[in-house]
Amino acid sequence: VIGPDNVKQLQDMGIIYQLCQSGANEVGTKLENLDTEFQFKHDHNPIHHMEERMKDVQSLFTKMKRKGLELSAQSVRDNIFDVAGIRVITNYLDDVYLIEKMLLQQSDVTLLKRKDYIRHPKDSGYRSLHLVVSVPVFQTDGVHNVPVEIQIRTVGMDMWASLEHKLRYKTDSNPEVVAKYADQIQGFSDEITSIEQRMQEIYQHLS
Ligand code: 0O2
Repeated sequence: VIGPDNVKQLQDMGIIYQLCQSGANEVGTKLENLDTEFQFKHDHNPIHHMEERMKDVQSLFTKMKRKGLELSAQSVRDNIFDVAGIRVITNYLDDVYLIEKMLLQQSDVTLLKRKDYIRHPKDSGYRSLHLVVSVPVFQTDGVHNVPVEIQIRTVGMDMWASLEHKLRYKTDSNPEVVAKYADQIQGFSDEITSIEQRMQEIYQHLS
């Protein structure tokens, strides 16, 4: 039942989503500009492509419940930093850390959280660099510092994560088949990394 109290909550959630969308736009533009500059000066595009998503409400609530958080707009503001997410897919492994360095040296970008699942892959085999940054968003009522999550990974790591994600949500399949595939897919993560490293070496020799 929607009453005066949850109307206010819904309005506040709308404001959070709108602000986070603006934050993602700011970060997206910064990344595009860095990629263009790098191409211009060094004849190389570190970024293969980017994807942007706003966290869907179901996934937001599931995460808050998992963390034992109160389901309120204030609690989202205080605890959830991935309402806006940008995935940056790079051509090579070194480009992941290059993008990170170029972005974090900008004076209006503040690093809030960093998880390096490339140096420390997850048990599943998942590899990606996760950053949460805060950027200023200028609104009519002043400036708001908004968190944006950035996942940076190579084309190979991204291909791997898409397949593994598909398997993870295939709960209707035979559990034995799923377990077998999970095992194989975990091994592929190391193989892809090794191939990507060797391809990078060749690319560097040719450059
Ligand atoms: P979506 O798009 O968010 O609904 P934290 O935010 O740090 O408090 P969280 O959210 O558990 O805690 O962080 P984690 O595990 O560092 O990052 C979650 C996101 O990373 C996931 O988002 C995936 O996009 C990705 N991810 C993490 N582990 C794996 C993995 O083993 N396999 C794959 N394919 N992706 C992974 P959500 O929650 O799935 O979706």
